Amino acid sequence: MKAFFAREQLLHDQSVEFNRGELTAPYESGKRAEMLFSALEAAFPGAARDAAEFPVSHLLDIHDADYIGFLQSAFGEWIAEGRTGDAFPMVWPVHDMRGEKIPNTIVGKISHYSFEISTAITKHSWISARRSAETALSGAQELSRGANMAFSLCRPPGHHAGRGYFGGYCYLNNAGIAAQYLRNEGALRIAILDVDYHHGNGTQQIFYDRDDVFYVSVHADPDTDFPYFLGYADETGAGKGEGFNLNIPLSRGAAWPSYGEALSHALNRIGDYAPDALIVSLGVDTSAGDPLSGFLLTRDDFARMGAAIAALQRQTLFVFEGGYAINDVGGNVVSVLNGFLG
Ligand code: Q9C
Ligand code: ZN
Repeated sequence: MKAFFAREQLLHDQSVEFNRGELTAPYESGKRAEMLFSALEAAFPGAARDAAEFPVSHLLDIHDADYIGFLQSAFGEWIAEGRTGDAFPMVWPVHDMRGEKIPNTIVGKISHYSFEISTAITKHSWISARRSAETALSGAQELSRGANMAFSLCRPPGHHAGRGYFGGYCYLNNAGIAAQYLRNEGALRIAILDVDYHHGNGTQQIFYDRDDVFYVSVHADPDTDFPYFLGYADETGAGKGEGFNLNIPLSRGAAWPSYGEALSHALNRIGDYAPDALIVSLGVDTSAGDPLSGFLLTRDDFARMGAAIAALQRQTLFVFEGGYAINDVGGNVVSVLNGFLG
């Protein structure tokens, strides 16, 4: 197994996050990635590889050009307009307001290109996000060269990022970018299995009208959990993509009996689709004890998850997403990978 990583992913360092009416330390920290990297090095000596660099065209295959331009310049514009600290969005056009407008100054712009308040653009967000996408691309390249599996230690995560917006700690949709890379390399059908606790609204949006990328997600019911406004079971795809989006929302409190059943339904549907490759958006915020989660998966359950995924017998790229119980993240990811490797 090869595990891809890039040190520049650690540079993104948000000062605060707004939670429960107060400013707290951000849940999504570089420390998570550092600890996960150490756990991988200990469990799989010699597996670590530096992510390669890739042309920006791979990002533009998935994201709008104006959004990519905005991500690169946003922090500089924030400072140039006399603001300090991290660039936070503050206001959104809802209901019948003028949502199509792109204001000319940074506070308006950052709102246009975001959807929620916990995620800011910091001095180094762009370089970290770009290297995170390149970490996913490096894993995809490994599959295109014939590897059976790879792990991409992506940070910041990706599955909440849409074609033209950031949020949920995500700026670039790493799994989506990897999926398109494999399509460009000749794969006909890609399945994305998203096992993060939260619905991957960005990945769903990007592929909603396509039949060549099947998005399947098991996640907390958006009635009770982030991102609230997408991820319901009746979202099944549109146009050519009808039938190629599958959401399996579960109630808070779900443990292996119900989770394992949902996962095997998801895997059966992916098996029927017969993809050339599988990308797993691997969030381990389903762990009991995760500060953002209401699911109760254990270390052993994560090994069961890995074994169930391996039973599909597809080339598989694991792309890291969420997981905020920082002392458990490494062990849980290693457990999935060991379960997969058998
Ligand atoms: N009070 C991922 O797992 N909102 N993103 C948290 C908590 C954002 C999670 C608010 C959660 C985003 C990749
Ligand atoms: Zn999550």
